[in-house]
Amino acid sequence: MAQIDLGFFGGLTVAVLGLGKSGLSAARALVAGGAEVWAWDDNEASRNRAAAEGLSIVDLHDCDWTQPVSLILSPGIPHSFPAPHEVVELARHSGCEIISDIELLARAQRGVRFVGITGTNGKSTTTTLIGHILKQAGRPVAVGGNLGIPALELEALSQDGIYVLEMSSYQLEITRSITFDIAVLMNISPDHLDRHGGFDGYVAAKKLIFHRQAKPSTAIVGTDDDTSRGIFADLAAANEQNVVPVSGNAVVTGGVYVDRGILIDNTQGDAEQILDLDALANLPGEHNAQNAAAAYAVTKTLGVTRAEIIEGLKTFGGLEHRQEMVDEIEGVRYVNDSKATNADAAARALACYDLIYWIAGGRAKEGGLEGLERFYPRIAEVFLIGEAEAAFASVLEGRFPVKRCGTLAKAVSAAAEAANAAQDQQGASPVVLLSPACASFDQFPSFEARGTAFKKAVAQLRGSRAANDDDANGQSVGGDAA
Ligand code: UMA
Repeated sequence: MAQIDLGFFGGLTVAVLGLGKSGLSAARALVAGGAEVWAWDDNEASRNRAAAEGLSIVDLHDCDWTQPVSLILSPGIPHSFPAPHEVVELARHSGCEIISDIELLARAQRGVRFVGITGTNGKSTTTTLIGHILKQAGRPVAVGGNLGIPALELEALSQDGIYVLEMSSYQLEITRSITFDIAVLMNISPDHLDRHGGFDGYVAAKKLIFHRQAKPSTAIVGTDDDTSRGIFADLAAANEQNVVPVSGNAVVTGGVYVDRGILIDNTQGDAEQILDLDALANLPGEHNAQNAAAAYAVTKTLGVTRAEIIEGLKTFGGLEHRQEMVDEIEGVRYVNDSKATNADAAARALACYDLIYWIAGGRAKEGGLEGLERFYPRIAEVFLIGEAEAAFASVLEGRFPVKRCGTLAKAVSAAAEAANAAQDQQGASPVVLLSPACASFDQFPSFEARGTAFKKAVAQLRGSRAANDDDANGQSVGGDAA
């Protein structure tokens, strides 16, 4: 795999603050390009890891700021709100530019195409889906950004290549020179407000995805929430780039939408039916309808044929920890939605199933379970875990049976037992759903670890069911013989 070449920084001093995923990959690529890298992280263990692989650790709180030409800032480190990091202030004071790892990718890879996807929810699925459709269609593509693969770990693509980048509001604010050939805004609801000085600041950061776009560049804008609808109207009125609306639930003129599960291309005004999304296992729910509409609009704009897009949508495997279908055991489906760390995200999963054995809890977010009341008729029983157990129980008890399980393993086994009983009694189609509406940090290092623990518990369940079946068969064989 050819690496991104940052040779244009050769011989220059570059400071890197934050040695997590993005900072480390930037530091490595800069060293490979011949830069003198001053690397720093406020966490000692991170500094030691970086030093062990040969990076020069320099305390950026106490160095000669006339030397570095750039500060590569990790997206999680504040530069403005709630207060700028001290190193950012020092860099600013000396006139040193403050940029992201994605800015470095944009400067290194000229002549290729860039697709950027942002939005409060759905951006990871849409980014992955677009990448999948393009790969299936044989296009040279690299997919990363906020999604998890940092920009400078992506392959260096040649001129016909396409970078598909999930862009967070944090990354957009420190990525200056990129102009996306196709920029996608999925939706906006309040998030990360502390980092943007409030909702207006957050919206302003999201709008940077359209920065400097001019025709033939294209803006693809979700119109399912008021804020994004307003942005769509402004862009359409300004007429600077092509603007395509997408919706998961409403007819849009000149755009792509989903009506009763059918994906419809109305870009030419003829409402062409493309595909029945309800038949796809890995894109359930209205939110995924909007994701599919956006992915269709992007890939069609890139010249992918209708047949290729349909093939890509049909073969999409979904994302780990996001409504991930783990297994179906004796008619009970087990769904891992560990990524649902707040009520809004859990709502998306709760909307998709009718007989839910819901595993919730962890470290509660502000607002707790607010907004989920409309899904209560779909819930058969709740199994609570973690710190939020008592608070959630006080909200939910009396509406349906609530079990306080403490741990995820106990919750899985209790939910399985209850769902199996329902299956026996009602012939219904129960779903055991881990969609916690909470952060994981009270019991797990990350939402990924929590989802992995859920999958392990389900695998054990399958193992024990298989063992029970063997025992039962063995006994009946023995019985026959006797
Ligand atoms: N650090 C300091 N000083 C500080 C704060 C942090 O030195 O004051 C150090 C930490 O000790 C740590 C490093 O900075 O070593 C972490 O930097 P980071 O938080 O920017 O995390 P990375 O590992 O570089 O991951 C980042 C994105 N993280 C954030 O934006 C918070 C990842 O998005 C992204 O996948 C990755 O780059 C690759 O591009 C994650 C995320 O949570 C998934 N994103 C937010 C979201 O989706 O809501 C925006």
